[in-house]
Amino acid sequence: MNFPTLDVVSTIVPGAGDLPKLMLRTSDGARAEIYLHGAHVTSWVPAGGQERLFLSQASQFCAGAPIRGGIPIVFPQFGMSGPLPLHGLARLMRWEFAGADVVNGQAFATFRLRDTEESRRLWANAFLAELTASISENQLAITLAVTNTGAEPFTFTAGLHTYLAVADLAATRVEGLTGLRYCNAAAGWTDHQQIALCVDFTSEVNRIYFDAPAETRLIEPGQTTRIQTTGFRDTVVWNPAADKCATMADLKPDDYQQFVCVEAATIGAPIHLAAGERWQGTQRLVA
Ligand code: TA6
Repeated sequence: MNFPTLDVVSTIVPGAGDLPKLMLRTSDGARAEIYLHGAHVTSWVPAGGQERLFLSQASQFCAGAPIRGGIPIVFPQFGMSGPLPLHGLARLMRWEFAGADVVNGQAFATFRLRDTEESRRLWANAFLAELTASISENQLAITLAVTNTGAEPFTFTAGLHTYLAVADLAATRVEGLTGLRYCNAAAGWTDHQQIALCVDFTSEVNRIYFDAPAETRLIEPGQTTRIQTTGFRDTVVWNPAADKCATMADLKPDDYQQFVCVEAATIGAPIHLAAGERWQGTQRLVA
């Protein structure tokens, strides 16, 4: 597979399943990996740090199947909130690598996806999606941009379904969501209000927090990850716990103890784009 010769900060190599992946790195040692399949970030290591994303060792790496872990792109449909496959099409499709560069110590890589004959059979709209991953020092920023390239308006929901690696689930909590209204998908999609100061993981957690703040925090013994968002209105927190995890073929039975998903999403108020309009949302992880 011949790829253009890329500068020192980014090289494309065969990854799992022989799928091409981009290795992005900066001079201070920060690095990330992004598969062209789904423009899927599967690894992020801050400068001088450890791997901060969970990636299932049982994940599939093949066309038509989502990679389990990392940062799946959810577009144009979050969950089963419409007629498309769960979490939409973007994470199932091959994106085009559109270039990489270093600016002021930040290494960027951009990927693009346009509608195809196959995607239009499922979702009849013409679109351009762009994914930009940038790393520097202790930060990873992921921006999803969507442009309506058709003549008709369309509406979509979207998210960055981020799997944060955790070392001790029982001692892990998410802070920053107090007072918010949320839908509890683990309890019959019922509406609740977050009273407790933090979310802990003593059982399955599957909550869509509406109108979430710009920052939430994943608190573990000895480390805090700040999750900052712009352009996304909601935050989803998910951990399947043991029973649900045991039903998922691309997770080992105890994998639920290795991750917490804190997802930047827009679900409650779908995004409406007129012909030619563009939307973007960013999730920034700060180690
Ligand atoms: O974001 C939480 C969620 O919607 C859960 O309901 C669960 O389905 C999870 O996403 C994983 O979905 P996936 O299609 O990747 O197995």
